[in-house]
Amino acid sequence: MRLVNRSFVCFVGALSLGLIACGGGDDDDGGTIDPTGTNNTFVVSALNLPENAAEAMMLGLDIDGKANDGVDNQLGMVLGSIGALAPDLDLQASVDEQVDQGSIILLANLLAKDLTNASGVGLWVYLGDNPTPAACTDANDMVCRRHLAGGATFSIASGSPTDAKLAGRIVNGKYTGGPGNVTLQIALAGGTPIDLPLQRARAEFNSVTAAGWTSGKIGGAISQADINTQVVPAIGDTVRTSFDETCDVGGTPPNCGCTAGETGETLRGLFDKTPNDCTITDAEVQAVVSGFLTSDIDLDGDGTNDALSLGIGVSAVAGTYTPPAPIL
Ligand SMILES: [Ca+2]
Ligand SMILES: [Ca+2]
Ligand SMILES: [Ca+2]
Repeated sequence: MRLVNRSFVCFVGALSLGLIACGGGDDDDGGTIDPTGTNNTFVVSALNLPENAAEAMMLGLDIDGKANDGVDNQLGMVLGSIGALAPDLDLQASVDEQVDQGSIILLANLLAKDLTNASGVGLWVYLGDNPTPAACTDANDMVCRRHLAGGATFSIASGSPTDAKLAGRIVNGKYTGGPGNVTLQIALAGGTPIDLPLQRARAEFNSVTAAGWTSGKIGGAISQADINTQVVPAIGDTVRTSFDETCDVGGTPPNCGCTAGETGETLRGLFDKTPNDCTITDAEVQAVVSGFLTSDIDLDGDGTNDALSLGIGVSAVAGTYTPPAPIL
């Protein structure tokens, strides 16, 4: 049991060490967008991971629309269990730090005729760059967030998707959008960000004004194929880098030259099994993490679940940038 818990923590820790979201993909039946609206530009000021089962429910959305099934947030439930299993692994603090310091900058644009009541509202999400003012005063700034005060300007990061949108509506200040496709981008510790497409994505933002919103959520389904081809190799890279720091890769089993009590020794015990050869393969990583990632969504409707649902909290403040011409 201890082994299970530790590998579970390892997986989620790796996954969540930098969660950023960005756009990418098409919409489907989320309605049409009225191009006569005006741009209302925002920057995400907080991303909230579920920290327990109740929050996973609160931050989840009904992704599959199945009768009597309600909110879907399978991966959120996994994230929400971390607090109980590993109180010293504060995933939320890690995400907060990246938002505060501007290493995660997410821009949102609501194309709408009105922010109180409107149909045909389009939501685009971009990756941001070049905050003015800069996020932190200097290296001694422990608060930062200077770019999240409501008056900052940004540019759209090169490589940011520009075609991700959710069509929706605003009723009494509440934006509801989707389904559509939005890509979450996750940056593993020290690794390149990987794209994680959310299918059937939905978003809800409460009490939207030109100044932003303080309560909202976004969610969707991550296909098992994307988990296998995007997430597992990235976790593998992170694990291998860490393993290499205190063990001899390709060394002599069973110890592999691992320094006692260091992370590498733990990773060896978790992952280097088949074969036990002092190297950790993607297949060995897959064997461990797949036990925690049980699909709960049937994207292709063949009766077998093939994707994991995820919902997280998102709030935003006003931020100035020039959105690209909307791709409707
Ligand atoms: Ca559901
Ligand atoms: Ca091995
Ligand atoms: Ca299926």
